[in-house]
Amino acid sequence: MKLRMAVLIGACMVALAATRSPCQVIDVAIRVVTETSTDETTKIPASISEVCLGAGGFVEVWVTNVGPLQPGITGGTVDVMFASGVVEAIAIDHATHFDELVSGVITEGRVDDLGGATLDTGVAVAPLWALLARVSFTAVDEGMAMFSLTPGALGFAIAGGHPPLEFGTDVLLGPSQMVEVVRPVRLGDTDCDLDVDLDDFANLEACVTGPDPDPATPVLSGVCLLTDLDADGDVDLGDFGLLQRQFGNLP
Ligand SMILES: [Ca+2]
Ligand SMILES: [Ca+2]
Ligand SMILES: [Ca+2]
Ligand SMILES: [Ca+2]
Repeated sequence: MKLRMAVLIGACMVALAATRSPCQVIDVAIRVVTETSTDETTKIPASISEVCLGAGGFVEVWVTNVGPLQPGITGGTVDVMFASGVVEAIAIDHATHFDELVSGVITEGRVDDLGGATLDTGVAVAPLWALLARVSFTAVDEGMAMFSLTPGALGFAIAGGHPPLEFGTDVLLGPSQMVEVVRPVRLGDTDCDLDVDLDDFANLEACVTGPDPDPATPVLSGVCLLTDLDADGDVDLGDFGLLQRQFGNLP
């Protein structure tokens, strides 16, 4: 088995050098979604193109074992890059398949070495895809948020003995996903459900700074940007008055 795999990968590399045709063992895809789905599927979700300021979502990394060698994937890591200042990563969920040797560190604008391994026989043999991990995020400012993948320090592995898998030839990282962070269309709607009601009032109450915020107070971000209805940098009675005027404003 070991020899067959070595020969197959060797042949694959030769074919690649000769023809420059793709010679994948693992396909990795990044998706941005607002609701989580099952951890294994033949059809991975499509990415959203827009998310509301103050709302959240999930960045999902999916993997599948393709090509002539299909013993299943046993583990892998990638770096997930995103636009810091527009979105903030909150937490990592290693889901059900790759929940051993888990790794992933959230830092400014990236999650380093996100991934894990499985003790089971390899998983995610095409056409199946398995979720490597997902990262929840919050949209903290308006703008374009690009989510992309770069190679993780620990690489990827498939079941059984085989030469190391190389990023770019054996392991292909899928294209970046662009998501626009937008303001809700209605002034005073702070939770992007198109109305102005008690939930929006509660958001304003949680963001109150008073008319003269302490310079040491962090600048408004996320939902609190939306509760500054008169856009003067604070959340005070002036904003409350404007919200009151919008109150009961239904879709
Ligand atoms: Ca609302
Ligand atoms: Ca509502
Ligand atoms: Ca004010
Ligand atoms: Ca204000």
